[in-house]
Amino acid sequence: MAYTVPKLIDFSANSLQKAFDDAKSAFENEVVAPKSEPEWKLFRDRWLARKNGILTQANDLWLKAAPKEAKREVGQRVNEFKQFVEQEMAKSREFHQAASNLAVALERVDITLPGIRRPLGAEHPVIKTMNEIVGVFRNLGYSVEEGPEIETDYYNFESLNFPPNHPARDTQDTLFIAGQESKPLRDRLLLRTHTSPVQIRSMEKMKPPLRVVCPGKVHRNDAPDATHSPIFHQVEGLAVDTNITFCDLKGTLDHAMKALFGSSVKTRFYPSFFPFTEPSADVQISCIFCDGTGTRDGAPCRNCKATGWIELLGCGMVDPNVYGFVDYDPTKVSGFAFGMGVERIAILKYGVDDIQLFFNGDVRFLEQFA
Ligand code: 2NL
Repeated sequence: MAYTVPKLIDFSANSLQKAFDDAKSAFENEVVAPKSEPEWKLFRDRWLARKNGILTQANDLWLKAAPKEAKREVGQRVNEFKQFVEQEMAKSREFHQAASNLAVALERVDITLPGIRRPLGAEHPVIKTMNEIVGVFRNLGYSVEEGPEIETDYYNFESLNFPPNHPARDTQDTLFIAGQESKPLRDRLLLRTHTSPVQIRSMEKMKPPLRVVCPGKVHRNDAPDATHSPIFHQVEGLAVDTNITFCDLKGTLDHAMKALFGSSVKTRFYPSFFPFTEPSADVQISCIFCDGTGTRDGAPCRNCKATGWIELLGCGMVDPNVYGFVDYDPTKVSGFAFGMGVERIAILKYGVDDIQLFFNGDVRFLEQFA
């Protein structure tokens, strides 16, 4: 119960002593309580307010009500008590002031300190290279198409003219989604092994003439080493129109390789095989480490095994069988397609010796490309 000033009937020395002792100990209990400036002000007003503060009440209820013969003593005690309260109140005020000054000092912000600089991220070298490749083809008027990473057997293999028993369809090479055995083969899900399915989807969506590039992530069931990663990136391209020839393919890729590796690189086309192109070719560029000479610093160039050429991508004229799957008329249109591994190109452009460096996430490696 909060202290209130009692009326006095008995003005004897003993009774007065008790009344003032009670008031004093009430003050001593209350002076330690206030935690904040507003609380402290309430406490001060409770004791010192001119109208109805505890000191004023003591004056009214004890001094004014005292009988004549007790007035002198009560007056003295009231004065003493008043002095006590005022003195303690001053101490308390100083204490609260100091505490609040300290709190302000602790909270103060030094606006002259430099700001906290957040470390800026940067484009990953693989994505940077992929965007650069895509940029070269965008400048030639190609549009960019993307598609799902989880594909069906139909889009990843069947529509691309892979025969049913092609080794790429084996679990040795392809990662299949589990529990698909009850579905017909063509509907079974897998992780796409190339971005060609996106081109099939583009041809289903759009009529010729067509020029698209399809960048994206692909998956193979390969053990990781310095040149292999189960996840890597590809950019594939496709041009379908009337009268597209192998010359168009050669001119386009020769230009793209010069744009990516410098205008002095040469290209050559070497016979190859893909189920979805006929004829097919591997594209080699003149070695960028020995300028195609096969010799570097008087020793055989290790990058091209002293051949002067580096194999970089695959390409060919779209096999007529593929047009059958997308309802294009192979007697009316022709086209070329190509596919390249982004990491392989980044490795050559930046002189990186291990593909795993792109995926380990070591910032000391990655920040060199920022
Ligand atoms: C490689 C070879 C290639 C294609 C990809 C393609 C796509 C369609 C039709 C025909 Cl829809 N071809 N893509 C063609 C030739 C080669 O990639 O070695 N990539 C890393």
